[in-house]
Amino acid sequence: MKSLKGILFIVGVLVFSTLKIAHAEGVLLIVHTSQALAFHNILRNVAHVSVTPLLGDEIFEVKILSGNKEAVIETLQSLEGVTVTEDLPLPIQTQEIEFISMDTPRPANLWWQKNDGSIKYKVVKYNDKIKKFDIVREIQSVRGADINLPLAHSVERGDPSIIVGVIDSGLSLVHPAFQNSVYTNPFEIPENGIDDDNNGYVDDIHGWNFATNSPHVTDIVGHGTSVSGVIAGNTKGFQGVCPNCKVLPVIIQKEYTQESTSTTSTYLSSFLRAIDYLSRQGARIINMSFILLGDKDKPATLENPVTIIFYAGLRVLEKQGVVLVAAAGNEGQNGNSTVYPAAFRNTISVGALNPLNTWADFSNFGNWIDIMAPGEEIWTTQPFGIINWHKLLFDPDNYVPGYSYQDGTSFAAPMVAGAAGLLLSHYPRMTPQDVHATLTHPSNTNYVRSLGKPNVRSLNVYRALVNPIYVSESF
Ligand SMILES: [Ca+2]
Ligand SMILES: [Ca+2]
Repeated sequence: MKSLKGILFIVGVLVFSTLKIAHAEGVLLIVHTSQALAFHNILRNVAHVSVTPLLGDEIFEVKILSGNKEAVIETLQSLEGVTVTEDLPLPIQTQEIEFISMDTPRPANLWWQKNDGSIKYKVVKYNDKIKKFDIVREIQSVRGADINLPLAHSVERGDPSIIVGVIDSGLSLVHPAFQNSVYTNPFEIPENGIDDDNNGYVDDIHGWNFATNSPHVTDIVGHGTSVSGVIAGNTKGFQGVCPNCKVLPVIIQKEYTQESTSTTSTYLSSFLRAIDYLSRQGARIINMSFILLGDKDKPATLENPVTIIFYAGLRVLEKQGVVLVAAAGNEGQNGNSTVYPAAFRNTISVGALNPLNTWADFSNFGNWIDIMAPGEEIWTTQPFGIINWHKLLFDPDNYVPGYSYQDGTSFAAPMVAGAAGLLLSHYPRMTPQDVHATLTHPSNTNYVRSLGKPNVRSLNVYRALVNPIYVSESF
């Protein structure tokens, strides 16, 4: 069911003007300690360092001002319960995105919200000879392959106090669907060059760009806007899962900004700062439609200290009561292979369902996936409604926001994030564990044709909303 025309894949890295990167100076280490430990006193004998808390009381940034880096690392590694890594690049990957132009004559189809079985599902194959997609066959979609959203909205449409943090490519701030659903910092005066709310971020009105250390979160790629629309889009003709919730965009990847000077994706410290920011601004849910790639020397496994500290960061957030949702990834990988952050125990990992009520062929699958949600042909918001893509990328103000179909687990995860938003709106005292249990409980979810793959059930927002399950100790 790929589009036949007007497809544009954006994979490249955008490199633009100059911006001094503060990161280059001095060696930065990121240290996680599972127990309160005055390690900086111990380091005093080894080197001249400065220690700054980065996240909670467990993760610190250690800057080596003078002294031997190896000696510092060795000393830290010798301490029990301590993990240390240099502040390395953190290669992460969102999925390439399918743009379908607005003049493509296709009616909006919100099968993912409610599927009456009337839509035809086109199976297409790329024909290399004519450089087009051929329709191989058409199949009727399956009634009930949806998230049962309209009925859920008769119970709950979200509370504006519920904020969903979106770590992605930013947001189209001019899109009508977000005029009422983008988080606005009430204590910050825009564009006055002053950090009015004294949170460490100057003029952070609608989120923060941790790649450039600036308040510019305008989406020049599209991915973040499409993800955010699924969560909380709210305008005539298009409602996301939790239309009265707020989305709070943060950017951590330099590829997603015009101010990039580096091909380096992001740093571990940027991610940790971003989740700390989201939590401090009051996000109750964080959506992560990306996967950790690791690098060729060190894959993103649980042996890699970068992965370990990434996980430790998410654990801090979980303890603060933040619901973590992650896309399962689009490699179509089978079985045992795990991808992070989806495969971490404390994230709700989301695989992609298609309108035939079975696994989308690109979706990773495995027993580590908690739930499925629609992820193929997802009609949602996007920043670009006109066609001069090349020009648009260099001139993000010159566009008309619109809608398009998107494929990927990237768009399944935000359905679960939005559902978590409805739950927390309706049951404000739910813990992340309660939300996880409620959304994934067999009686609250839909049967999926598993076709030999692990039999994971799919999101049914209405069922979850009317059947809360509490697994945590009460407050
Ligand atoms: Ca501020
Ligand atoms: Ca200000």
